Amino acid sequence: MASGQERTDGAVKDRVEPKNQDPTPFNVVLLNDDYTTMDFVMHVLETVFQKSPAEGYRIMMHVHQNGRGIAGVYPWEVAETKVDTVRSMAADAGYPLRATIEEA
Ligand code: TYC
Repeated sequence: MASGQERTDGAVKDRVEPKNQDPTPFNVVLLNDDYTTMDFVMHVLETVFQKSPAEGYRIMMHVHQNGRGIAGVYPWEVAETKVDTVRSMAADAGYPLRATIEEA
């Protein structure tokens, strides 16, 4: 059997199919504003993006000083869910924190 070809007897499947390839990565980008507290942004980074307190502080300060910054890199559906979670947490807390998705 030629290399890369699938067998039909079900014994061995040595070809990696497209569905098994890594999905396209997307950046979840946090945007700065004047009203969301630094503590809240760090809380979001720790709970939604699984950052350590030190990394959460670093990313929060980067966004604060540069206007925007990458909170994490995920497949599309995961990135969408993260952004929805950030928006709902911000709305519940009464902060204008914004998050967007960009192709990585
Ligand atoms: N600029 C905000 C402040 O001074 C802090 C902040 C950081 C807000 C990051 C949003 O994505 C953000 N309180």
